[in-house]
This record gives sequence, C-alpha cells and structure tokens, in this order.
Amino acid sequence: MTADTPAALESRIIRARARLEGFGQGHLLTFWNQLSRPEQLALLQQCEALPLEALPRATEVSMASHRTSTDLAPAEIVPHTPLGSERYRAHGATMIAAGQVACFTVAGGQGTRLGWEGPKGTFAATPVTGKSLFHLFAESILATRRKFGGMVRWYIMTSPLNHDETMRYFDSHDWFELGESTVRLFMQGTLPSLAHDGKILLATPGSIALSPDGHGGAIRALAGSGALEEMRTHGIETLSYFQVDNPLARAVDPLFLGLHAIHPESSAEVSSKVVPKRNASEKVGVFCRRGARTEVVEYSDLPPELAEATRPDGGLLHWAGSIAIHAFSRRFLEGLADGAGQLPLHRALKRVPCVDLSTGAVIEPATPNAIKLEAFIFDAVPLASKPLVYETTRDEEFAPIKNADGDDSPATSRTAQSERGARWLEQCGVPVPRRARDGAAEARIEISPLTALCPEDLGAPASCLGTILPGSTIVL
Ligand code: UD2
Repeated sequence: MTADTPAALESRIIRARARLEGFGQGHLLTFWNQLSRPEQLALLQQCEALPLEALPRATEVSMASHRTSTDLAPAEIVPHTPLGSERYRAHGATMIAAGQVACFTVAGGQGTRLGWEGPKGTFAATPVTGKSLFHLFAESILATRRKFGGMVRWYIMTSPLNHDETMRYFDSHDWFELGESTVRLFMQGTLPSLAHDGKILLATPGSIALSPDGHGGAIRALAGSGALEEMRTHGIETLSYFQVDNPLARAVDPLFLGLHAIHPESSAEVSSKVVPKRNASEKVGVFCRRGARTEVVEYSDLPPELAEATRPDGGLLHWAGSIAIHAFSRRFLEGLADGAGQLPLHRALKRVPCVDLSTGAVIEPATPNAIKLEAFIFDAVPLASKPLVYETTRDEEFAPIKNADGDDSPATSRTAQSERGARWLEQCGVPVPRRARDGAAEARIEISPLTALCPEDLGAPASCLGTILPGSTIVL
C-alpha cells in the first residue's frame, strides 16, 4: 500500500474526526496530539474500521437483552433415528463423495474458563494419547476423505488473538497430513468494548479496546476472507459446522447431512443438533419457537422461570439444548453476507482495562466496567425458512471442554470419550470390564478416527483384541 500524501492524510483525519463526532465518539482522539506519527496512523486505521452504524447508540446501551421474553414455546424436533435414516445416510455419503461438503470450525475464542493460554484447539484432549483437539478433528477429516472418497476441505476461523499461533501450530505439525492447501485459516473481526454510556473505550491513549466479534462474525469473515468464494469455486454446497471445544463432535456426519439436504421439514439452509439438557441450569442455548419462527435462546437470555418450567411428565419444557453443531448451506451464508440478514449484537458485562480520559492512565478495573458485544452464529437459524432441528445422543456427540474442573472439564470429556470407545467395542462383540457400582468401563479406551468413524468401522480391528483386563489401556 502506498503512503498517503500529507494532504490526503489530512483529509482522512478530518473525515474520521467528523464521523466519530457524528456518532458521539470524538473522545477517541483525545490524545491525538501526544501520539507519534505511527501511533496516529494505527489509531486512524482503527477508527476508520469501526462499524459505528452497527453499534448500539448511547441511549440503547443497557444490559437488558432485547430477546428476553416469555413468549416462547418448545421447538419442533426431528427425533433420533428418524424413519428412513438409511436413505438419509446414503444421501449424505453421496454429498461427501461428490466433494460438496466442507468442515467449518470456529476456534477464535479465548478459552478463559479453561485457563489455557494457547489456542483452545491445541489443548490435549484425548483420554490416552493426549492428542490435541485440532489433531483429533484433522484425523476425523482425513478418515472421512478415505472412507467416502471425496475431498473434504477444512475452514477454521481464528481471531486476532490466536491466528498466528494457530497457523504456526498447523505448520509445525505439517498440517496433520491433510495438505496445507486444503485447510484454510481465516480471522474473524473485532468489535469495540463500550462504557455504560455507550462511549467506546480506549485500551491505550493510541488504541481502541477491541475484542473478537463472536462466532456470528463468521459470516462477515467468511465473505471478507474470500473463503465463501473459494468454496463456490470448489463446488462446496454444505458446511459441517462445529466448535473446537467438543472432541465428540463428528466432523462430518452423513446422516445429519442427508437430513439437512432432503428431509421434508428442511429447507436445506440451516440444520442443528440438540440433546436433552442435563438440567435446567446447563449452560447451553435452547431451541424454541417464537410465533412461526424457530430460534436459539442463549442460556444467559432464558428467564429462570422458563429454564425451569416443566411438562406434565416432569421433564423440562425447554429441553432441546444446542450442542453447537450445524449444517449450513453455502448459498444461505452468501445471502446473509450480502445483507439479507444482520445478526443482532449480544451484550456481556466484562472487566476491560481502559484509559482514564482525564489523565491518560490505564485503569485495571476490579469489577465489570464494560459491555462487550458479540454476534452469535445461531441467530441465523430464524432467518432460514425451514430450519431442521435433530435430536442426537449426548453420549455419542457431546462432551465439551469448557472449564478447568467440574462439569464440562478435560476430565469429564476424557471419560466420555473413553466410554464411547467402550460402547463401540461392545457393539462389535468385545466385552469391556465394567464396575458393578455404576457400570463405568474399567479400561481407558481411545479409538482414533483413522481406525473408526463409527462402530461399524471397528469390526476388523476389534476382532484382533484379546480379553480386555480391568485397569488396561487400549489405543486403536
Ligand atoms: C456455546 C453456545 C451455547 C452452547 C454451547 C455448547 C454461544 C454463545 N453459546 O456456549 O449455546 O451451544 O456452546 O457447547 O456460542 N468462538 C469464536 N469466536 C468468538 C467467540 C467464540 O470462534 O468470538 C468460538 C470458541 O472458540 C468456541 C465456540 O465459539 O469454539 C463457543 O464459544 P464459547 O465458549 O464462548 O461458548 P459457550 O461455551 O459459552
């Protein structure tokens, strides 16, 4: 990029100042005269890139969610093992073999709750060999290519906080044999943090307090990075979407893809998997109906009286917990990127270090002082004409790694992965020793996706196993 002439630069500054002032954000240039020229240029660029039109105006900034409402009914769900599943599975297999399916993983989050410094995808997740989440999904994609015969590309969304490190990780692992040209990493955008009066915060006198714009930023990032365009060139029609934090997620599930594509209740735009919530307070969004529309209400937006409401049989009324696995049609995402649907911005109260405008000093707040804004990808669900919601089983598909300890921790996830391996072996006729007390498997079992993507793939390797003794470790 060529440098601006002094006159051109001056007019950029005047335009930026006028725009900021028009939106009540002129304070961002408070320290302009104290900045070096490079610092001024960096701040100018940040200011120009701010999506001021999309931000809540000062008067609208409040923590009350516009979505909170009691006007919700349970969503319609396609039950597990729907009639004709073989036909759907076969159709999904055809889509994969034809190279029409790509994986899409969102991995831009910070992993704060887990306390892991690096990108979450680099976290050692598997129960015996400690493979990372990225390694595990790479094996799953490689195995899918081999089994179904089609190219399955992998798109991974990172954020400015972890992009370079994620890139280095894949590079240093030789792209896990997938081929570098078939894996594309692209960065999501950022949004500024706001004070309660709607003013954008400065992180330093010369920079704005920015944070990743949520996984809903994927739509802009997929379009802006050229990934959607690339998908079209490669004939990719459907994206298999999953979060980086769930090692039980099937990177590509032929049955789900088939349901998405040809089920009579699906417009083949967005489909989603749900499991029954563990309890009313589990931190997963729920699929609900609002009028004629199906939508996901995030756990933080669901009023407690609705989260706890029960049916006559005692089960939760809003039981359909989102496990953040979706199928998206590329065309549908292209339509959203072209402006057919703006995703709303959700607000979260956070502690954000920021500059005191009267002194220029950076304050480290002791309590939450700022509103962070994020878009959620599942807000695309109500924009589809007939979104399909499919119930699956938690034991087979959902054991996320969120917290350092307790529920949804590395320990609970490793146990769930090992238990799934034990069940698959038993389905192939291999007895697994189990504790009388609670039925837990007494062996640690890890099955690589390269060995089996489902129990049916396991026949031959399982038949070579001798007797599994209590306390043993099996890696297949
Ligand atoms: C998410 C869902 C929740 C439920 C649950 C299942 C949201 C807001 N909520 O809860 O309803 O489905 O997962 O496990 O998603 N990420 C980005 N960029 C960002 C923020 C997040 O890529 O700016 C990724 C992140 O790397 C992770 C995923 O999105 O893979 C989920 O993010 P989270 O941990 O903030 O969401 P969580 O667990 O509260």
